[in-house]
Amino acid sequence: MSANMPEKPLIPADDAALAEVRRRSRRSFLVGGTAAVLGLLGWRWASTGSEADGISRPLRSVLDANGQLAGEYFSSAHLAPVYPKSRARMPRTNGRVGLKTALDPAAWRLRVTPSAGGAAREFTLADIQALPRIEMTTELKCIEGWSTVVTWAGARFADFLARFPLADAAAPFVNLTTPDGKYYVGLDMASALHPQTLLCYEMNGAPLTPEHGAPLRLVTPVKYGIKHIKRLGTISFPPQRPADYWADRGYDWHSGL
Ligand SMILES: Nc1nc2c(c(=O)[nH]1)N[C@H]1C(S)=C(S)[C@@H](COP(=O)(O)O)O[C@H]1N2
Ligand SMILES: [Mo]
Repeated sequence: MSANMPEKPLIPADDAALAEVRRRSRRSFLVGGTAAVLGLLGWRWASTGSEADGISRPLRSVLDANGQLAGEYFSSAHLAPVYPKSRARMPRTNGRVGLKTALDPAAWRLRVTPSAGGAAREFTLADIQALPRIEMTTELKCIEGWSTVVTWAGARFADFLARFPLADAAAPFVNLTTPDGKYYVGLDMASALHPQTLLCYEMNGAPLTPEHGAPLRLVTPVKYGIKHIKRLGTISFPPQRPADYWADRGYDWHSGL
């Protein structure tokens, strides 16, 4: 399967919402929204409000509102740019939360709890590799300000859920954690089903190394690197928006690009 770009988005775009977003540029929308909300609240409240995550409450509300807009703007019609394979490089290793103990790749399993409840199902790497293999060359963008073009290979999360119907059609969220639970990522279902969201087992033509998340990591180039959880261990489908390691530390929960 050659699919740098999917032939057709898997999820039909919400035409009304997209038309609305296209009418105004995203930037002016967010900047205008921030100014308007701050204007309404008044700067006094903004600067004296109580703090949540070290960010004053009114500013926190604005960040959350922007995150909401980013979530609405986001859809499968919005694809991250793809690059020629010749541009691909190895990125630096960034972030080791949840990777600090040794892992036996042969004993590793992906444990998925169905949204309907019941026992977790376990998958081997071979189970994931049996799904259609997708290769894409996209940019890994770290929120700290660097980025690297990488050729990734793996299975679409959408293909995984199509093959193993573990999530209810209406399941709103996906929660992904390392085997030890120390790093955890939350996604809305639309982002998880995006055609460029992969359960990834290869970088630049070689199996993942331990520091880059062996044996399986998430890649979702419409989001910042913080969402690309390495050493994926468990997946569940909570009814409420799941916690997220970096959102708990003050970053936007969506972290969309
Ligand atoms: N388990 C785990 N996954 C993680 C992190 C981490 O600390 N632990 N850091 C994230 C961040 S901030 C980035 S930018 C990318 C970096 O991926 P790389 O190390 O393959 O370059 O991994 C993400 N996935
Ligand atoms: Mo990052």
